[in-house]
Amino acid sequence: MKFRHMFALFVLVTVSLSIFTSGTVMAQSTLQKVMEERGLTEKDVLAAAKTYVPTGGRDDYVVFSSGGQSGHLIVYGIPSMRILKYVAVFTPEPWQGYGFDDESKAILAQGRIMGKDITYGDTHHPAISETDGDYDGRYLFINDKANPRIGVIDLHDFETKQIVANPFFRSAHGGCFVTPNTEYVMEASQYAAPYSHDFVPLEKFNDEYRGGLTYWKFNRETGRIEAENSFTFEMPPYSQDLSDAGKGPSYGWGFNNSFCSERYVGGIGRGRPPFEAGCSSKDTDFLHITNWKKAEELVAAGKVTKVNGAYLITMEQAIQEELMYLVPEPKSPHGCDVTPDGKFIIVSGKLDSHAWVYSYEKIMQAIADKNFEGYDPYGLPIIALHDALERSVNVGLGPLHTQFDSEDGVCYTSIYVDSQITKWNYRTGKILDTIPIHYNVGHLMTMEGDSKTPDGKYLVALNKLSIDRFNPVGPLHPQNHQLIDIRGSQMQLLYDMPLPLGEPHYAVAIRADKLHPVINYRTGWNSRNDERSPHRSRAGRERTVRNGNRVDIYGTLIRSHINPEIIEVTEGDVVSIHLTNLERAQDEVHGFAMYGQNIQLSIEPGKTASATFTADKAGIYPYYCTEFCSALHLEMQGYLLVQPKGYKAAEIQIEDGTKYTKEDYEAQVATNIATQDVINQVVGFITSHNYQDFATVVALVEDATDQLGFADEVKAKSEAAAAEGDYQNAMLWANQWWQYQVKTADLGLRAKTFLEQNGAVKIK
Ligand code: CUK
Ligand code: CUA
Repeated sequence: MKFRHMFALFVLVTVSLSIFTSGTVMAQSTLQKVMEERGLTEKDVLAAAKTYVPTGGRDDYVVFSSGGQSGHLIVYGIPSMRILKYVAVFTPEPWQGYGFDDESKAILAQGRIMGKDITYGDTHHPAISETDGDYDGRYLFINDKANPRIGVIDLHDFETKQIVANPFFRSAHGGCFVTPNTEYVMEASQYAAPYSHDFVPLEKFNDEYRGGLTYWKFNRETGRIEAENSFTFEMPPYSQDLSDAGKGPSYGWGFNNSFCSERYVGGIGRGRPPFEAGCSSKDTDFLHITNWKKAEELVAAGKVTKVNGAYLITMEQAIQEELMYLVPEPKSPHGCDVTPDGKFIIVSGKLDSHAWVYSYEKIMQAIADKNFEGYDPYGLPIIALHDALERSVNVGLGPLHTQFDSEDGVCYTSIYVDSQITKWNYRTGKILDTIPIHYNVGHLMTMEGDSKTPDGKYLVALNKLSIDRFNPVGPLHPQNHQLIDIRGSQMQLLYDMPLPLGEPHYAVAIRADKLHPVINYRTGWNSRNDERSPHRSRAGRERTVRNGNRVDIYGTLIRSHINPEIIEVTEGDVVSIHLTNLERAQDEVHGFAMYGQNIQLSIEPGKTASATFTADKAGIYPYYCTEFCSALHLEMQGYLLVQPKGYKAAEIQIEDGTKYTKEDYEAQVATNIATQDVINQVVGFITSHNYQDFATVVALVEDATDQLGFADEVKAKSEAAAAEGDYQNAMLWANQWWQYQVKTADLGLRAKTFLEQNGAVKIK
């Protein structure tokens, strides 16, 4: 018996080996052929293999990229560079119903500026919430430069929950950057302006125009920014630019650079040299250093007063309380990146070829010694460059941003003018490698590259021009994100991804296993504010409530009908349609679109969404589901009847287009019984296996049980009608009974296939 076993094993091994060998040969010859046909080199194929994710596979990292002036956030995977989602933040987006349902309109309304709807945003810098300096995957923040606002996205469902508008600024670029425990979200202004909304002539620029830096207080429990507990540092009218928060030893401090400390006001039309000339004439600008920890204490002690309803730390107070310092920076700097160990701050000279490494320790020493080289026109103490600088490194012409590797000291700087990435060591100043970029790279990003513990591995170059990289699509080119492998000593370009939305500035990448988004909501959920919706409804509780000319319809959606299917209102009524998706199954989203009312909702499983409009014109308004949710999705439809004032219903009944007989009814019942046999077989298979060990299958079974329950209800209606000899209704209900059976069978088969493919075992 032992021998027989061994023999069998031998045969098995031999056979599988020969299959494997011939398989390899076959694959090789085919691969060779494909390479020849497509003109691919071995390097190309290697790059392809490094980025390819087979069907059904997942990416290792998830990227959140700014969507630039689209006002959206772009989500994609690494290494595949497959786009996963656009998350609407500042801009309406109909697929997600964002800006179309009442709930999300309320979020967008939080971002009104002087009472005006602003339906776009110039997004620049996304930031993932951090715990102890590492990305925790809970929340994401993104700024709008044009209208100084911040959007808060909850990563449990990838939806925008809040928009806050800055009470002081008229533009904001240096956000969002979070402190190591997401205590605060930093947002620095860009173009100086008066803090009041009053008219102040440009002639008063130096005295009444101001820059600044807001520390927005974030409440991790509620997942919302608390404007009332946030504070702003008043800053000189320099153009504050990028920011970063200190960490490790520099925890409690914030850093942000600036350009145009010349305080130059252009005016080509007034015969003055333009901004670009006056804003780059001096050799240095200023790095601003702020002590947010101490500022927080002052706020808590009631020592900071509110202006425009928000805490404002004036420059006078900042000087008195020793909260803010300046250090000169090289010409028109850009980038402001704190190293993972929190000991250095790297700033690039945009009009120069150096990256400047500042030492936190030296800065603190100068502050302790009150060793200042002077004071700026507003009295802010200036630490001499040579007292704060660790080293400057020649990295290439037009350096911008710096990101970090998992290897200690190793970093990467984007070089705009030279179109390259420079890999170097900020501890030694040694240049390690360079790679050309197509073309004019702005930001760059490594995996978790601005956290305390970067992962390295891949780098994405976010390029400003794509020129000749893709099939031409007109004068407006796609953006180009280039994926680079940084695991070896030399960087290797892997992939060019065209992004048809933008211009993206910055992006952040988080390890995919840190994200745990939900697949559905608790039934009756307002996903925009994450509370139970007062407008939710349940099966059998659908209703219409009229109050004067206000009509509220509380409806439900489930495969494959909208309840109600007929809505009657009167011309001039203000109508709110509140719809709850009763599904619990994954990916069973229903949409809701209506003729002529600018209504398009996305109602994910469990969600309640509302649409309010004035039915100002009598007429017929069909509505339907916009997601292909089932075989009878096209039948998921209804009519809004807007009746003229004083309309009297006609004394006629709806006449069915088709008449059914007893035979029709009996034939349908026979089909239903046969279908039930199929269902029983599937159920038999599922319950004889360990299906309860598979969460996906448990969810499918729950959903199928629901559907079968609905089938039983209408089966009873069908039989009751037949008993009365009403074969018309008996047949129609019998058909509905069958519809529910089909959905049950569909779910059951999906569950069965899943069990078969995932190694379920027979238990009885
Ligand atoms: S900025 Cu665009 S390349 Cu807004 Cu971060 Cu530097
Ligand atoms: Cu619901 Cu289509």
